[in-house]
Amino acid sequence: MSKIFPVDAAVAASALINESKYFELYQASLDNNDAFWAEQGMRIDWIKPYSQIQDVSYAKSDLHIRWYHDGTLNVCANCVDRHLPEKASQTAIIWEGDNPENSKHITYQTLFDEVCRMANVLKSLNVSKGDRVTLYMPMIPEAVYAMLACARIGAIHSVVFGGFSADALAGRIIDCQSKLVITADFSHRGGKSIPLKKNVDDAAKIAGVSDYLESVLVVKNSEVAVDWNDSLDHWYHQKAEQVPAECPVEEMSAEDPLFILYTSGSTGKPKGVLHTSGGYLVYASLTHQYVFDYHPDDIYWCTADVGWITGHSYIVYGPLANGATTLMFEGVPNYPDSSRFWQICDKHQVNICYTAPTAIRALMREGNSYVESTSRLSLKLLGSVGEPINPEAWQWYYDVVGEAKCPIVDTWWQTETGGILISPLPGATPLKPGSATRPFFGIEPALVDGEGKELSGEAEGNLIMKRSWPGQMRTVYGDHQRFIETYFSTFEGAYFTGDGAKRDKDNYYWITGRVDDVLNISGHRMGTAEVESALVAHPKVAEAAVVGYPHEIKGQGIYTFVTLNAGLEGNEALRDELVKWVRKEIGPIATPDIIQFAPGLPKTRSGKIMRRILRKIAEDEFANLGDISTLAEPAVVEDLIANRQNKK
Ligand code: 6R9
Repeated sequence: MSKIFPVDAAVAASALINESKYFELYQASLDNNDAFWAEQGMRIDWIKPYSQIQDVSYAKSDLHIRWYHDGTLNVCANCVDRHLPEKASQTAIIWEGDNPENSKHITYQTLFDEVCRMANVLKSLNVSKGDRVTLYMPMIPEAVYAMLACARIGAIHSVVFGGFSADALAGRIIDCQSKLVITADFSHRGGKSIPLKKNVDDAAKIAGVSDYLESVLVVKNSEVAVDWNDSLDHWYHQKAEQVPAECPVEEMSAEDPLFILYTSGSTGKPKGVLHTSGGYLVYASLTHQYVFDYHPDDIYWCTADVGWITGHSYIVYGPLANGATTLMFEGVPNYPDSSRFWQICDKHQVNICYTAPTAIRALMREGNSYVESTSRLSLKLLGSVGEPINPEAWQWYYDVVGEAKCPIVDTWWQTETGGILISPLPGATPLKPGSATRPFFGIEPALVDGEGKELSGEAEGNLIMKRSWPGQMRTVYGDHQRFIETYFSTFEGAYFTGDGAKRDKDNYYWITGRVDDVLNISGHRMGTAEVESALVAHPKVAEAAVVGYPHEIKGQGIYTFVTLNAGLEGNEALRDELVKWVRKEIGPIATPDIIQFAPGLPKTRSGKIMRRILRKIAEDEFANLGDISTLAEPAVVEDLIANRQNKK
């Protein structure tokens, strides 16, 4: 029996949704799905109102997803212009620098001026409606200006997280054929400088990139000089002086693309998840308001990076569509020390703080004094996202950070879903540590077994969604077939999430983790196949297999088994070389935690690597290897166990 934390009566009284309202609205949202979404669509401004609500088919032969598709709008106008009559002088963005001495408040008026300026710079660089623009940016306000500037002129942004390497960046530029990259000279994190512009320079030299890339726009974020290529590079501050201040918005169809965001799947190449304009914005704004119980004047902080979907939906689009004040933090949780998050809460009087279990666990390990040295009196609500939160970390977050006064919303969702699908609502949902609890309005989850048979009542199985919602991804950029195969082929007629889940007697969902070969390292998705293909690209590596293992801080760590080319011996120097290699091929977020040199890998007679066995070895479950009789060479398993590497 897990503990239950009832909804606090005072929270319920002031919240937008209480428990009975939740049940009533949830049922209505399913019973009259079109009517529900027709009404919700009106929370944003349309240029031409929609008359159509949804046009969806999950059938493999005719897969399409369209919402509000005869309406037109502009996403940037919704996030900026429409707030000007009432909120021009309200703060839209609070920016907190890596260095605690740097912070600034950006009003909606300033946001408007900056976005228009940036939009005109993009136009001056030959960017127009439908063009793809890659952003490789630090967490500085210009990253938000650039996203909104793209939306304003109808260009499609593809934000690539600054922790990806030049090679990974190049692959993403080529995949969506970007003509412009927006970057900064350096990014600052934890007192260190990361040479973003240098990585872009390296990416630009990689074969294929120059077929598309016409210009690189560089925001100056440091005093240190960088290499310059006159035929490609432009300083943002110089271009900005040469363009007009005003920029009209482009009228976009609801189903025109808004952005592409690359994410790992179970096969090698990252997928360009495509989100469109109208439905995405409705869903991001609706969930931001209800899940975080956002009230006017609340100060809201999501600690994610804009390079991830959480940053897109819950730093930028959801909050700004709602006219909120959103805090953006350039740095890391433990710099200058481990009280930084809570100091930021005090400094800016943060009411809502949304972060990830990996950060919570890392801070928990440093002890309570870093938290207790701050007041945190402004906090009302805490949020968690990215991976299952273990009950111990939940309890610490609740007791120590929130002092048992703040509900925790454990929000389950994915890059593909655009917004939160399963989560408590603070005024409506009794909490159970470790459970994402109940579906949001309009969302119909179900559990199915391996054969696709739906399970009822208390059960454990694969998590699917039986119907669409406006924030759902529309396709894999440039590969609609892959979209169909990945999400709609495993279980006929439903969206397959790739996650497993349990449902308890109270109909609460407990996400158990991925059921495919996708790892979750500190809340970041990484395909085992991506790391494997990076490793086998090394001239000394014959074969590699990658599995996850439980890691105290990161949730999962990366365990790699590497077979070297004949005649080569593994040693520490080669381990270091391989680690550096993977960091170069993919980026620091894919750094292997453990490399075990293995003379052979366990394979079936047909040559398939048996990851199940490797997973057990990585998890130290030697006694529990299951049936190994189908192995081509059972002896390799003994060698793997004997040479098991110590965990870090
Ligand atoms: C938003 C985001 C998606 C995967 C998802 C699941 C895991 C996210 C979770 C969670 C348990 C939660 N995940 N939130 N698992 N509880 N509250 O993280 O998107 O980067 O695409 O990752 O993350 O496994 O399938 P993304």
